[in-house]
Amino acid sequence: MLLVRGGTVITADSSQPADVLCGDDGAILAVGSGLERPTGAQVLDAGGLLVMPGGIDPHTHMEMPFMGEVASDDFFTGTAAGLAGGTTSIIDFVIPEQGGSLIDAWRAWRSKAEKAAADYGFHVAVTHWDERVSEEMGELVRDHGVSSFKHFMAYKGALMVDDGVLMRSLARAFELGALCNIHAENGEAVAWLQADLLAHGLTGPASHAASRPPLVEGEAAQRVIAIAGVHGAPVYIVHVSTEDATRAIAEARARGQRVYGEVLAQHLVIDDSVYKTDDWLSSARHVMSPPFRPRHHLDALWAGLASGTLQTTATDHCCFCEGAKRKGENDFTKIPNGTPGIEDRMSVLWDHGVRTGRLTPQEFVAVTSTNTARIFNMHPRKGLIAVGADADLVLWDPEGSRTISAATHHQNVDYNVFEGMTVTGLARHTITRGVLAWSDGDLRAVRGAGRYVERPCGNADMMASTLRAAARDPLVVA
Ligand code: DUC
Ligand code: ZN
Ligand code: ZN
Ligand code: ZN
Repeated sequence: MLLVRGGTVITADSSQPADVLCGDDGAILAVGSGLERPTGAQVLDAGGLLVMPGGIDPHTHMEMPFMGEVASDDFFTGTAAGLAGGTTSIIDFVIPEQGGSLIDAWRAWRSKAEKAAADYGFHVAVTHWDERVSEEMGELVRDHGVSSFKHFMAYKGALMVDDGVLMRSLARAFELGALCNIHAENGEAVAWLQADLLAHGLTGPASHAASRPPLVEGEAAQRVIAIAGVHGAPVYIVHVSTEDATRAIAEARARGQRVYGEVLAQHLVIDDSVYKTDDWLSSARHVMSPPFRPRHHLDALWAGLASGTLQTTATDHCCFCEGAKRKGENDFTKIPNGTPGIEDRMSVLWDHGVRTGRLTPQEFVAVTSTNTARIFNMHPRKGLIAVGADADLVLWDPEGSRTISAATHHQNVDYNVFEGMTVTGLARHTITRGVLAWSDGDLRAVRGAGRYVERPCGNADMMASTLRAAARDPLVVA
């Protein structure tokens, strides 16, 4: 047993001085002031620290095969790095083979993830449509604890789905009580712009951003919101990076649509100046989709997060080292897309969010943990400090500072997009299911200690019939 004593417990709803007793079964046994130390329990002094639910990163790609490479952080190194930064759970993406079985892919990802040091769940990507996909979605929801599916509106010729697949998949997910995640970029427009830029000899990484302008994201966001609206289905848009998409979500929500938005720590603090350099490698290291944006979009993203238009923060953690990035030396479309972030998300959000007054500490908990747990059916087991919840805690030092660098980070990748940034607010200790996994700079992550988190849907039938009735007859919800 582990008794966390003398801290201030902060959840999305409350803030109070309290001790937290973590049981040997990995659940929280008691929360309250002046808790007795049970015989044999280890005591961790949380004086001066904030005790918060461990972070949940709802968007990672550990050891993902992508663009001819495999992401360099695997489920062990990536989740271990997350623990060093206060993140105790991830939801990663299962990507089936082209035309392949969703269940086979889910099994393959389960097996890769057995080495994880922290808990994990899966979204499963739908990249084509046929009867088997429809049946397997049902099996994943019923038998395998998968309650969210992913769709790429970009990556033409690879992962991209058209509006027909979106219509069918959103309808099927809705019927099952599951939630669809959408990568919203118009893949046809991107493919055309890429070809045009290459034809003009513009082969460098700056063309990556030029081929994916904000309009391309805004259009796709609006289109999928319309498709979801036809069904009355909820929809979750991943890595919102523009004012355009943020506005589309805000307007849909104002109309009463259940549209959720996620923003990446990277997009909140880094702008498109990273592509305006003669340093090819530095620029290529920032190639991710969506790309980094002009400054005013960052302000819109912060406003979206503060106002509740965007509910979650993630990283799209997807690491490629120099050798992989160099595959695109003569053609920006061959630079594997992705940036690291899992280790630094919480500190970046605290420093740029809480310390600037954009977020309260409770809102910080909501956007780094609780909202994700609620939206993705992990609550109240995750995202909450209460008796019976998993003892996933971060003991946060709001005044501790560190300078982010690839030289000291734990991510298995040779650069850091936040290199040189000094952040105040850091994970002093991280506890995963009652076990201290990070303590004062000592990473004690255990290979294989992470568990698969089943995320069952709630009452799917009741939800679907209520929402569908509302979509068909607006008067029903008046
Ligand atoms: N974007 C990235 O940058 N990497 C992984 C997949 C994605 O959509
Ligand atoms: Zn099965
Ligand atoms: Zn994406
Ligand atoms: Zn992604």
